[in-house]
Amino acid sequence: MSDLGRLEDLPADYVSALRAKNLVPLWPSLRGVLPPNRPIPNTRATLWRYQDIRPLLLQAGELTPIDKAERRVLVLANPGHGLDKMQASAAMYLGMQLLLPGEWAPSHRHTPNAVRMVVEGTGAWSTVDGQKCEMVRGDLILTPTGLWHEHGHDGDVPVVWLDVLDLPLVYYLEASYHVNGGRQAVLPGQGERAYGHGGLLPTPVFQRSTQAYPMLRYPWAEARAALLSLAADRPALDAVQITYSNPETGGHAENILGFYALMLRPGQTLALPPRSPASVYHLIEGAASVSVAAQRFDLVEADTCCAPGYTPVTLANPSASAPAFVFIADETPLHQKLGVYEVWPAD
Ligand code: GTQ
Repeated sequence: MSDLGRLEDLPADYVSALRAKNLVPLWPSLRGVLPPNRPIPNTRATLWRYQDIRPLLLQAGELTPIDKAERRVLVLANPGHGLDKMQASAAMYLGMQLLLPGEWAPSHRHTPNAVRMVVEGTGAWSTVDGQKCEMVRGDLILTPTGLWHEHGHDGDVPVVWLDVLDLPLVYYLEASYHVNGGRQAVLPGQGERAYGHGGLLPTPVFQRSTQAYPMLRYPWAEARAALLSLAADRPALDAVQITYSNPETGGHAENILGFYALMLRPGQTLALPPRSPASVYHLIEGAASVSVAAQRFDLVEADTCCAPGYTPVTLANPSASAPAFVFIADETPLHQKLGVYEVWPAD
């Protein structure tokens, strides 16, 4: 590979003359934007322990009333992007949100897509597009682009959930904005009841095509049961994994980020090949280690970590007797739609 000319090799008055006309020479920066053989990610493998987050989040509950926060969230920020960018990866945002008994986070809608993975507490709900979704630990609740959503709490203990949004991408596209609305009327019809039985679809399904997102709540009890029954049916299957999908299209539940639940059998080690999308791992139940290249994180329940793309990730369940359940979010739908999705052979 030949060395390319540097900016310092050019006469300073030439560079100034270019810049005065909003022009920049490519060659000094060419290797930076098109590095040889593999991307140079800003995303760093990072671990956020729930035992660190929880007391600070509860403190936010004392410091900032909900009407001063609208959404009381501590952002899980990747230092590789700079904390103030509030990014977990190029396209993913992660936040831990706290709602206290009696609080209400008012209705709004926005262009970024979001999901909630419920971490602890009972009694809270999210109303999304008129569907009131109970929030139970491990449940996944979608708030896709453009749909009204608000969060309320009728219980008596703090409720915490993990928000996953494609905010960094939509913000980068200069397409991020929100609109405030009033309290939603709760409508009849709950997607998880109509669509919540695998392979048995309401007929004719395409009568519902006015609703781009027919199912908004994926109860953990159903996902966990699906994983256990898949594992029992396929004893030789390595990746006991399910994709949260749109039951009408069979595609990903949302357009930009992908969401999955993975079961690691007792003692299992699962090596994932390097893939172009960055990924996030949140432990729902059990114990798991996540090794990202040479770095290893030991996750206990409610811990969250991320891995850059193009990097091998190995998951392991240290328990000899209990399965581990991991919620995964990644940028696969985005990469596939853009045509940049790649899987590399393991080293
Ligand atoms: O709950 O609607 O973490 O609008 C960031 C932006 C949560 C929400 C976040 C949001 C929300």
